[in-house]
Amino acid sequence: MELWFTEYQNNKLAYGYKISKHLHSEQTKFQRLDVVDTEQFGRMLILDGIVMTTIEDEFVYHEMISHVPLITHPNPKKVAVIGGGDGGAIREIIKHPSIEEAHLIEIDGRVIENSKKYLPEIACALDDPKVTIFVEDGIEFIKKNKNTYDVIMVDSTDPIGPAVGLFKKEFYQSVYDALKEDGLFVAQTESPFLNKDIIKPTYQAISEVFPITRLYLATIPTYPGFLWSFSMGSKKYKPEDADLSRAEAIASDTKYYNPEIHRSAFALPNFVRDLIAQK
Ligand code: PUT
Repeated sequence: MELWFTEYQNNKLAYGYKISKHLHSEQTKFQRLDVVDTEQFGRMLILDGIVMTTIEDEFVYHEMISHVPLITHPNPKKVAVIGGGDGGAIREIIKHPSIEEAHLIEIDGRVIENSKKYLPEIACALDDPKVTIFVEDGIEFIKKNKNTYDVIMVDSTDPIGPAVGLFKKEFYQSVYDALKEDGLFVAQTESPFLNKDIIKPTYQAISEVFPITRLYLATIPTYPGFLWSFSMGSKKYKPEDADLSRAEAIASDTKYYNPEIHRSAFALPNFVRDLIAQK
């Protein structure tokens, strides 16, 4: 008998993945967590029925949420990842020689533990000596830290349940306060095709807090609509002014990101331009 996992996007659209093995299932304090082996995309982490990451395409998301801000900032030393318990962003961050400290703030310790067990290719840097893990609510954590980080990445789940607060202006103000005077942040901000209702107010809220705001895109086949957005808020640095010789250096160790991708990711289709231009 064939086993399929169906991810429901809304009440009109679902994506199906043929599964060779269902490896793990548990109800954590926060969410249902599943690990499966899919035939098309390899091992997959699922939270509350939503695809979080897969072995075959995770590199796109993790490289783009990390290298774009870390190259935009000329000398990032201390960074924080809010969410991101699978460890993929951390793995990319520690590729940067300037990094001295990377903090991972994940609300659900079971995501970290299961990622280490089932997704070691992604979680492989979580025990690096530069990395400190805080199993805490990112919203509360970031409020306690002022003028601390060069770069913050918000690697959240979709804005459902506890993650809703990570898409609010109040949280972006806390992120602004937690950044140093020339700091910047990036958040994953969902699908331009399927989540217009999320991207528009989110981008607007970021632009009300940060003087420099940009949106960029990447193609992620296991995320809804396949085209995925990231939003950047920056106090001083602009991605278009980045020293791309540093991007070239990192690109010897990436599968998606390179200097041309850094530039072209900010080239937006008209419907996305219109989406973030509207008040
Ligand atoms: N970490 C990003 C998850 C998005 C799932 N749709």
